[in-house]
Amino acid sequence: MKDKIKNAKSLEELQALYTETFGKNGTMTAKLKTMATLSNEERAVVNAENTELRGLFKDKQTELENAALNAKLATEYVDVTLDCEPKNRGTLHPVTQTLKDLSAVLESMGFELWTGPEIEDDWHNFTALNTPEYHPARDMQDTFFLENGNVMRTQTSSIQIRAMEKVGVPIKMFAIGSTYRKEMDATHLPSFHQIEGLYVDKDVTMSDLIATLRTLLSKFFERDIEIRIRPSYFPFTEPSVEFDMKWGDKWLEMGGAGMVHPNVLRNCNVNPDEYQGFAFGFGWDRMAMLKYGLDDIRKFYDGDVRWLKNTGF
Ligand code: FA5
Repeated sequence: MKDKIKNAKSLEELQALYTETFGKNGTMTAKLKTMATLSNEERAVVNAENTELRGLFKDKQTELENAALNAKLATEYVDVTLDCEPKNRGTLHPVTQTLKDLSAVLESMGFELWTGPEIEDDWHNFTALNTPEYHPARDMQDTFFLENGNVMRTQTSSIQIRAMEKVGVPIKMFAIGSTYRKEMDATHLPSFHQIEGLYVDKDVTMSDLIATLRTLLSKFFERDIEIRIRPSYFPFTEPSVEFDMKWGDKWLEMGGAGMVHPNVLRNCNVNPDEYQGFAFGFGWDRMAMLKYGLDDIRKFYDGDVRWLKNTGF
């Protein structure tokens, strides 16, 4: 029997041998039944044989099971290095990605993210920003007016006011959000996004503004960016500038900025003799266009997946 067990070729054959040995009418079962009539020496012999046979069955079973598993693994082998049809997992939209990148840069520079409503009242969108009714600067932005006198926010500068009203100064905040104007061409949309920054404290200067803009753009584009400022006009900053950045051999207009106008600080209950600061605002759709080499701002919002794939997203 011992040789038969050792030479068994399959689990079925082993099972048949087991039944032959330990089954109801098995040879070993019969021997065990006679134990009561045997002497101590004879019993020891039967016990030893019993233990040995059980051990042999167990070892052989393990051996045959492993062999079966190995055979299965060999035939059902999966080659994980084989090429396969790539799954389209989707990505973030370039504008969303730009927003995340810009937020990360500004947060790393100590600016805190604020939000505000897209339907804005006259006070926050215009009046508190030193642009009272009949002020000619209101014509600078083609506004969507609502019947109740509110407006679709034309600029994220409204969030500066909300932030200063809420927490006062010193303050170092930024905001990113949708803004709306009645405009539409290859570089202007009726609904676009602006990014706004505000830093008010006791000793903030124009140099801080320039350094901040240069650092922000350089970090975002991951290279040294040269910037220049030109005199401009915004009712809520004095002096006001427009800032351009150098891209290749061209100067590109990026946005507006300046030192916060004393009237704006007063409107937010801040004493302009004690505090001063800078503010800046620009469209970040345009930054996404530059970073990803796109030419028509309208394509961002067409929802054309083929175009998005071509952008490398
Ligand atoms: C403003 O909106 C000011 N609030 C910016 C500012 C903030 C100045 C703080 C000073 C201090 P302006 O109207 O120039 O400024 O718009 C700023 C930027 O928004 C523009 O340079 C441009 O990048 C973007 N922009 C304006 N209109 C559109 C539009 N229709 N579509 C896409 N981007 C636009």
